[in-house]
Amino acid sequence: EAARAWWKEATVYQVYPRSFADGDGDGVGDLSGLASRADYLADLGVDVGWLTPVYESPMADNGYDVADYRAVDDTFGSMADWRAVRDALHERDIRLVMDFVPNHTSDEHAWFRASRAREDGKADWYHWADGVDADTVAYDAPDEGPSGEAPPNNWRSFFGGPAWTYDDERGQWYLHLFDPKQPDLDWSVPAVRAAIHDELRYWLDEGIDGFRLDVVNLLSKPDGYPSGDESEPFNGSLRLVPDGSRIHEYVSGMSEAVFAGHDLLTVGECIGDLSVEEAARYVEPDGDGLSMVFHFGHVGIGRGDALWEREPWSLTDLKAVFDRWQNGLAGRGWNSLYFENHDQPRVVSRFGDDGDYRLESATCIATLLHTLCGTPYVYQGQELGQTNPTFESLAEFRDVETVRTVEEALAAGEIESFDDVRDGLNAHSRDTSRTPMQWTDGPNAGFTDPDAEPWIRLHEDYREVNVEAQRSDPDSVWHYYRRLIDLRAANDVLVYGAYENHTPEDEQVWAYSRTLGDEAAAGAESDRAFVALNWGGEPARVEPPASLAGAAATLALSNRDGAPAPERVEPYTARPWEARVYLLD
Ligand code: TEU
Repeated sequence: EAARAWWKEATVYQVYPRSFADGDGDGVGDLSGLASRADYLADLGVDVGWLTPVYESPMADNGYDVADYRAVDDTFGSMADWRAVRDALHERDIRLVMDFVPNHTSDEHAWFRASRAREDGKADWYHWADGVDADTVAYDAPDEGPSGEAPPNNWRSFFGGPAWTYDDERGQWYLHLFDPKQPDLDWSVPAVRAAIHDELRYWLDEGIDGFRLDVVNLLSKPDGYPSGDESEPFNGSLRLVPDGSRIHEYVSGMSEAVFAGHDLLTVGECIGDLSVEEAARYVEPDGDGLSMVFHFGHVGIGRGDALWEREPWSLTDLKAVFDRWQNGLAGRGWNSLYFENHDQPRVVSRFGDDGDYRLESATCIATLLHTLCGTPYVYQGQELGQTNPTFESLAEFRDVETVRTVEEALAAGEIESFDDVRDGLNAHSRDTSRTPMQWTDGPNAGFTDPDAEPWIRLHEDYREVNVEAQRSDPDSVWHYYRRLIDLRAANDVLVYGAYENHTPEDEQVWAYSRTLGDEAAAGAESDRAFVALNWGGEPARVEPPASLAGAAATLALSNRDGAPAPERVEPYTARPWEARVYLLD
């Protein structure tokens, strides 16, 4: 059984400050807005707030392009405003986790300016390389380099275009796996590692409780920058870079230099096709020292290579991914549990039913999130059961990935018009979850001043779906999240119990149990839980496993009112999207 830790027992709430609450009325959410909502987080019952980047930034990627790791951007307020958020959360026993971006900086960071000028000992801090003779390679030379010269390899950026940009001042190409305004740092340089360690320490000294480490598995680049196969996504950059040969040296080095001796939550975002085996190296007790990672296994289901591509999926696909991670890390490392974040669509639209069964499917999926083994992450608005909005034109999108990818596909003739990809973008664009938080049914949903223009349009449903309405309705998604968070906090079995899936092959019912080991069970109220989810709009029969059938139990929570309160686990016919959590005596 896993050793106890506060971050295993916690529920994390992710705040995307730009879209959470606007304190100064300029249409962009900020830190004073967030501070004024601290009670909201406390009332929901979450233990940790994770803040996406609020550092000084030209905002090419909404703050994931950092120009100064030690300064708060004017958009969000001042360092004093940030400290007020920290204190407001801490006063309410909510810990604070900062998003940190170790893989790249902004091209406007002083480090990059010095590097391009070969000054200040920073000439090699980024991935600079000479171009190659365009006639000798199979890939195209972009317009901007010297004529006849192609970039060092064929990698494509994850946001569209080549992963290399020619810099006139330096006379070389620099690598950027994301936007050209996000040059990748060269982690093989010891001074780069030491500099990042210092920036991390700065925030620890400010009294924070952990870090979410952006694309941490990209830090180690393959020697010689080998080109990839053109049939692969991004010409192979997304396969060749993640989990590189020196990655564990870099991450464990960071842990030893910075995290050791602090009791932190550290979660590393690991993109690409991360295996459980590889993940274990980051998180197992003798590993790199991260608390957990975010992998992309489940959120990749039903998606194709192109951003807008939708593929059929089934519940057994989803179960297979979760089973692999639940079983694979059991007794070895800790899981993160998430469906939504600022890069992912709303889960009700993605894996639930955003039509007739919005409320029921939102709460059913919430039940899964809080009763698997791992730390649940709730993204702002998820607790309202928010659905994807409908963007009517490309002009309504703000996300650099969406806009650039579509413009590139239009220019290349891969698509004829926005209409070709409209539905797919409304399903998958990162902007689907970035619309303003819906506080009230009033002007601008209470997100900003009535006469301000929000930086991104509102979801069209805010008059029906908003915090005020749901807080006054005990049957709302919001109250169900609150109950789930409390239930998990009160029951060790839901945190530490071993997971066993009883219906791996069933296309509609997901029934599983959680069981505490003898030692942990001794002090616990309940040492076993049984959870049954009906993942669909049709009734379905739930047959508890023989080992549990007839056992004395309490129906601790259900998302369908009027569910009987059985005192034993018995077979039953579940209503559409019905979720039940039984605690066994
Ligand atoms: O995301 C990494 C990442 O790969 C996603 O942005 C990915 O492009 C997307 O999910 C696929 O649709 C992290 C941050 O979460 C993201 O917001 C940043 O843009 C990115 O890193 C670069 O810092």
